[in-house]
Amino acid sequence: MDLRGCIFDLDGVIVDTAKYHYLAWKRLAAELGFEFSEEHNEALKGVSRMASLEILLKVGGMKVSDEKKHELADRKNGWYVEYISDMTPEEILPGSVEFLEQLRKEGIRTAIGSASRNAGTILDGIRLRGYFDVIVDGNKIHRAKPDPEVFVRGAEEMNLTPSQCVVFEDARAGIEAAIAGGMKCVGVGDPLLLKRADIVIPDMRHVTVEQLRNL
Ligand code: B16
Ligand code: MG
Repeated sequence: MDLRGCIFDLDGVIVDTAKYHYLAWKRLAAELGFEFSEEHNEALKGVSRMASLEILLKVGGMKVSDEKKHELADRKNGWYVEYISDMTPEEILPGSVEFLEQLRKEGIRTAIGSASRNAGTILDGIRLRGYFDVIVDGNKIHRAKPDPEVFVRGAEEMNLTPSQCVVFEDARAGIEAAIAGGMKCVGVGDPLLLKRADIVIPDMRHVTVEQLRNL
């Protein structure tokens, strides 16, 4: 392919914020009087905040009004923001910085394509904002993955066509979003879960520009 840009999901690709989401959702479930396990938390990866809350309420067998849902989501987010406020560059997942530097050297553009409304806070904490030409996060988009909006917008803001871009994703909904947007995609994580990706790597140490150009 004619590789001109790479679009990176944030949580699960560049950094592991799933553990902080889990702490906050678990705390909310405890307040509501039920257990929320790490296994349950798997289903929330890559899913938007409100959709995550719906899954959690189902686990607890609870039905609440829309107004209450917003209040609960806000409460969870308050704790989550507290947890991520102390993040440091040590939390960047292995291989990410080296690969981003290589892309810069080769003149390949870079974007973040994340569902999170807290992407800016995270990127500042891990001091990685400057490595991305474009940031598309949950504040800019209207439709959650597997809708391709977040990645299509990323390509547009880089002034590239979808066929010139590769997406890096750890969640199945994100892989589907990349395919729907007409982009090649690299799954980061479990090959069984991410089998629709063009290639799957265990982490960012295992990818080269050469490999992407051959997709
Ligand atoms: P927030 P990603 C996603 O980030 C997370 O994987 C998902 O667990 C979270 O619910 C979602 O962001 C929204 O996050 O509550 O901070 O807006 O994987 O798309 O980078
Ligand atoms: Mg993710």
